[in-house]
Amino acid sequence: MNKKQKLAAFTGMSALLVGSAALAVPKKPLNIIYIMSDDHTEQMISAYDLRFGHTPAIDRIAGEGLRFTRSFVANSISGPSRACMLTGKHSHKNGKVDNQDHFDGSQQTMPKLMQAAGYQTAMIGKWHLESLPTGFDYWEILPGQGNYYEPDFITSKGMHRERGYVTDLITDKSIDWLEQRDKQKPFLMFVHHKTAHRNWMAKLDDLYAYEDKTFPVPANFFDSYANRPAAAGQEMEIDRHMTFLYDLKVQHPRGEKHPYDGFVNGPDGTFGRMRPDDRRVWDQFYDSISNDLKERNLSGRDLVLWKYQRYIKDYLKTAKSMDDNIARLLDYLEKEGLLDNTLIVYTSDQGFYMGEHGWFDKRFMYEESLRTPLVIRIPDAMAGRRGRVVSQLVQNIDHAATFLDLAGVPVPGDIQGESYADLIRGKKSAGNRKAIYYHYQEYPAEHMVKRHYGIRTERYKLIHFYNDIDHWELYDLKKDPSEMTNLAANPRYRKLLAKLKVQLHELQVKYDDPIRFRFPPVAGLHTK
Ligand code: SGN
Ligand code: CA
Repeated sequence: MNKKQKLAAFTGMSALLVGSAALAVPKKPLNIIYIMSDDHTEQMISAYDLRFGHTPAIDRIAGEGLRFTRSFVANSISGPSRACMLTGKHSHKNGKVDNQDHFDGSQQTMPKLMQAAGYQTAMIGKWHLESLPTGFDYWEILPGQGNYYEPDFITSKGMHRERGYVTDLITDKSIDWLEQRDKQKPFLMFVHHKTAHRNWMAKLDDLYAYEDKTFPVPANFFDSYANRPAAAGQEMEIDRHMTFLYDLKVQHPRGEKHPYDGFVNGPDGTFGRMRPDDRRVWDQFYDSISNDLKERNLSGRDLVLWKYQRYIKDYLKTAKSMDDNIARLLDYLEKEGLLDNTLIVYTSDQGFYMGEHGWFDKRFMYEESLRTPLVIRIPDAMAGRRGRVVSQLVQNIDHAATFLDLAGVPVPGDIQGESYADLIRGKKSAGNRKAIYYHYQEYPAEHMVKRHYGIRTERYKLIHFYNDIDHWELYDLKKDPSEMTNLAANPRYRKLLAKLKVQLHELQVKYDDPIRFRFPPVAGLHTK
């Protein structure tokens, strides 16, 4: 892009703001801050659900902009989800199909296109793509999943360990980068938090938060997985798979040793790397929980429910420090006068189970992990468009086209996502997508969620589990939002099933997925 084109791009942005909001026009080009957390799910954000967490900063972003209620991922797992966002393409097209694959950083990405259009670009925090970032003027990333305490960071100069708590450090680094940037140029900054990934380690200041609360238990917590063999075969149950030492940070009530004890407490382990004075405060807190558990002498359902309450508390504490840090970033932007021309996105790499179906983790195409929170603060100059709830279907492959669109940069034809910029602009006709496509392939692997693809429309969902199983599931999300009744074998839904299979196949052809079922649909057939 030459200088003239760049200028045209920025003028495009001003025109957008004039046309849509009919309010003040920002004199400066639009900046974008994309904040993405890890596994932070809608249920735990007070802008979405008031029963669990208190997240005033995320709620502020929603209140001063948009809250999307039907925001989905294309593949509910970290690396693939991030690659979908960066490229605007489904996993089979960007090549990052599971967490083990190396992302090919030589391919076209949205940050590269923004950079070429004159944006300064930065990426700070969890990257998780098994290759180093490309397309960024500055990057500083966590290796792999990263650590909550005393985390290592990788820069172009190599890896180093830092003292402190990961969420504070990522925010410090983000503000430092904003401070030193070229203030004459627009910027695109990715702030990618480790929070609220397993094993949910709170900042010491927040250890006692939420301790006085008892949380409601999902109605399908003790699910028997009738007519859902893939759901029955997973390994992500709070009961059977959530560990006492690593996940809940307490001694096993019957004194059983955790298989990874040495690892988690070793010098690089999640607990072992803590500074001794931090560790003392930590142990004091969790020892009291361990003692309490021992005294209660729980078993059966009572013990599972105890684990559930501990899980929710630790998760929410971790999210609290992130929300505090988002507030700190917002305060900085306000102080610097950046709120009037900066779009601020908050989302997560996927949703998460908080006891629904008895689970933690994600991966399945069921609602809790197919969804991902999405709230967007719109610049002050568009304040008249604020506080809207958007129910149109959007997906994480849409961010690339949207950011390019907002910046006035042409969207390449091979990008599969669709711009939702008109939804931000408040155009009535915007967002006419009828369905989204999903495909998950990390199997066999941790948590043992079988491979599946599917379609979700406004009302229905059709899933096909394949590979070492051949099983269809159909849900009416209006009548059965918790997806407990699989209607695929119900004769009354035969017509709907056939129609959805046609739609699903059309999406597989449209997105050019090489793994698809044979059409016209014959039960049991797929190409791989
Ligand atoms: C780790 C976790 C898993 C989790 C994956 C993927 N295990 O392996 O529970 O599903 O990450 O998460 S742990 O024992 O290492 O904590 S993702 O969000 O990065 O995709
Ligand atoms: Ca994740």
